[in-house]
Amino acid sequence: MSFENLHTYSPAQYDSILSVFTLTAAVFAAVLIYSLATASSLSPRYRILSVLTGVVMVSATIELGLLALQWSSAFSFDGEQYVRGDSLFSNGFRYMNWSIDVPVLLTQLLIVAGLTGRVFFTRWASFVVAGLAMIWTGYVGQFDEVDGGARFWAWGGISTVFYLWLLYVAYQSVRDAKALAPSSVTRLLDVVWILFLVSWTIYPLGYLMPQISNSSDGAVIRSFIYSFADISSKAVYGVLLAIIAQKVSAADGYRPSIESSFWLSKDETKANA
Ligand code: RET
Repeated sequence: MSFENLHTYSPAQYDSILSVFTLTAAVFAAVLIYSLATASSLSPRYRILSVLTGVVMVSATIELGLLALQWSSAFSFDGEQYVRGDSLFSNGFRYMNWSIDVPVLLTQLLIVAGLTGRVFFTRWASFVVAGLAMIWTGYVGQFDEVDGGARFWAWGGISTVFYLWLLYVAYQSVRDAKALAPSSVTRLLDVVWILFLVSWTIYPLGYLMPQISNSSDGAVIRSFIYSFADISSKAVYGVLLAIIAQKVSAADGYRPSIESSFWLSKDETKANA
């Protein structure tokens, strides 16, 4: 059971959680439109990136929408505070959403890195195996988050081993990307790496939250950190990868990328015109 169910919430706490769910769903819906509408500014080689961002956004919008509905049906107002009703709130949905989004986000990294053929396939296979193993072992562990005993820590530990493997493969891929990319995007690739490292590493903090603060404030903080991590690792990341892909498309001489971009520097535009 998720530890959110153990507590009662003031109207402010209850509303903050509901608002952050709906805000996050709205951000994803917005990025969905943005991504599909700007797909034609990427050369055909990179256009699949926009589609994949669309896939992530649809699944994440649905997930956050469902979490919001579940939150509002799990608690009801007793005149003073929000107390638990007949149904439970569960973070399990998140793990199911990650099962779709994590492999897709990692595939996007390989596409932007410009990898192809065998290398692409071996990296991709490592990502999918490590990503799903990380999520599903964590899923098993979170069922014990309330008692926080040996099983919680053991599954969390196993999950972390898969996470470290995944990070290593991601690091290799960013390094390869920098070697292959035009110089106009090497700094942005460093930003991708930092964004990736920070936003992904926030998720385990959400896992640990019941042990850090088993309280209604802890539940509010958990919803905030998950949303911050979600918006950074899916939405900001998706937009950033599309900017990089547009710059690379422009450097390759793809005209629609050059003509439609307001963030290409003058030099980039002139060099390619
Ligand atoms: C778990 C369990 C505890 C240990 C670790 C975890 C890592 C989770 C991560 C999730 C990333 C999710 C993303 C979702 C985007 O849609 C499973 C919480 C290390 C890194 C990026």
